[in-house]
Amino acid sequence: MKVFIQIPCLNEEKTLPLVFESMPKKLPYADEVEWLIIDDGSTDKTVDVAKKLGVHHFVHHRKKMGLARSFRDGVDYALKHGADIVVNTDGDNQYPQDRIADLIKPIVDGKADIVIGDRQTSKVAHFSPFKKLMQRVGSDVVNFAAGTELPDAASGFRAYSRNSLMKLNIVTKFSYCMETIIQAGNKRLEIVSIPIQTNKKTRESRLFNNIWQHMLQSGKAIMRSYIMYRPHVVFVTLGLVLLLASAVPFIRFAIFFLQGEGEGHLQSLIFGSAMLVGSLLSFALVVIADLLRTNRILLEDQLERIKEVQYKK
Ligand SMILES: Nc1nc2c(ncn2[C@@H]2O[C@H](COP(=O)(O)OP(=O)(O)O)[C@@H](O)[C@H]2O)c(=O)[nH]1
Ligand SMILES: [Mg+2]
Repeated sequence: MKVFIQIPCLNEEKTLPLVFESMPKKLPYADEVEWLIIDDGSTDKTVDVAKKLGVHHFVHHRKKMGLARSFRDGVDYALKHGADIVVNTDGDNQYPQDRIADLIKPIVDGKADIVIGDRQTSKVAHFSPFKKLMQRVGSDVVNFAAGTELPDAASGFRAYSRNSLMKLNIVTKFSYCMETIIQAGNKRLEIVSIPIQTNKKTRESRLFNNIWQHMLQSGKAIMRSYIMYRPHVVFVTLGLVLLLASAVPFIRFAIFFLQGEGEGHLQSLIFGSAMLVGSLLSFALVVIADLLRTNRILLEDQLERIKEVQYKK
């Protein structure tokens, strides 16, 4: 069994040595452990530092392409090089690398496809109460969209089985963490969590300047993934709401009309008609979304088969 531990890095020369202090060279149940750095156009000495620390595998981006793309390219590299499990950890030493053995165990035991390190965010000292609340709400929304019950959907400390990586296709630019869960949940992959303790904060997050930006980006990614997998829920709900909104003025008009006072209430009819058109449009979107969904499923099936051929061991 071959385990790849990948670290997406954007200028991490200062903290990489710390990360490798607890980085396992060997793992129980694994014959080979490989370290992989995805250098997303770093302008510091990240690559040199990593080489000195004993890293042999690199994916380079000449210019910054973002975390989601880096994750994807890392996975591609690892699968091409025969990975059975891919572990992801961060370059800022946020996660406890010495827990990687525990992280991969459920996959080795055949009990999970994806394992997520639960940071137990409610207990992290340097998170503000507001950030804690947002972490919980964020996880709740992801769980709702994915049909899962995971405590920490935003954690980047994860292990993925080869099988799960064949099935996942990352399409959003941000928040691949949320997207992978929603896809995996909808594809009936088994996701489990193990509690972990995070290390002391080494620096501010580079992914997001502030929590509002984080929420906006995560919200967009969740919405997109949700519409992708449950379009009928979104558009049928919208259609029904608009239908109801059109029924009220129509009924109001009908009552006035029957009382012989219809003339002064044309506005009700206009408003009702607009709502009715909106409602019909929403129902039409259900049909279109359903057709697109069929196409997507066929495409994903194709992609999975292509990956199986491409990454054949
Ligand atoms: N590839 C890539 N990695 C990034 C980027 N920004 C941050 N990272 C890496 O992603 C990981 C998490 O970043 P961090 O700033 O700690 O964000 P946090 O998850 O909000 O704490 C680290 O390993 C960073 O080096 C980026 O734009 N591209
Ligand atoms: Mg961090």
